[in-house]
Amino acid sequence: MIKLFQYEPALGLPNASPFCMKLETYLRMAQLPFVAPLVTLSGIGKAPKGKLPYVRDGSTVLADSTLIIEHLKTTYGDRLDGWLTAEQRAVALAFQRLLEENLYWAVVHSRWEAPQGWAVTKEAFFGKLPLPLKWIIPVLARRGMRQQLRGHGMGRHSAQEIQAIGQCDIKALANFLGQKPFFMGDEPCSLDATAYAFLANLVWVPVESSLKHYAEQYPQLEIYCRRMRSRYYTP
Ligand SMILES: N[C@@H](CCC(=O)N[C@@H](CS)C(=O)NCC(=O)O)C(=O)O
Repeated sequence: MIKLFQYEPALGLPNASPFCMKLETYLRMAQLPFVAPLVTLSGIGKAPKGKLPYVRDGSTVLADSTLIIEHLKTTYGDRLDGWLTAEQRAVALAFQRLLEENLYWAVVHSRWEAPQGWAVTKEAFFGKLPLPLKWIIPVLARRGMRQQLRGHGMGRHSAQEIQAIGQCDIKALANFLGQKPFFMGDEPCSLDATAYAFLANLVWVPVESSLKHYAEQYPQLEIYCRRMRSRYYTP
């Protein structure tokens, strides 16, 4: 049985980490049975690359949601993407990278840097810690996220510039999705695991960022999230 190590549910979502939610969504979409033992903050130390999610599949331990999905496709068959043409695969990969490597960092900024977002993040992720950890860990975690934001480059921009960058991504996603039921057409594919996880982490969290409000101008994004939730997360 596949063991998925991810954060506990937060911010009203199955996972406040879009990468964890992406992998869980992929497993659900591909109908691969899994168990998901909860990982506490201290348990992240066991993650092979210091980040979640990671999986144990038999004797194999693997980190990184994309590398894990590649492993799952190789081991259990490519259950979602077989129908895509080479051109569609190229477009899907480009949107996946847009979500994971660019828009993600704008969302990180809205949660960890912007004052309202940080108040929500701090309470959701660290609110249950005992004192004095409740005072110390959030400060250290925020410092670490700020370093990552600067290392990526997004954190070197002003808040206004980051909003503009994120808005371009959201507009591209909304225009490409249009009125289609799924990102690549009438059928879902693995890009939808990423798109759902990242969009739900934008439009359904109580972080009132300008990115979230911008996304609300495109109702198809929220309708899409509801479609994915009812198809894959309804018992
Ligand atoms: N490329 C990785 C990214 C995973 C990632 O960034 N996970 C974040 C949560 S969204 C994390 O665990 N961060 C902990 C840290 O940076 O200390 C993947 O696809 O799994």
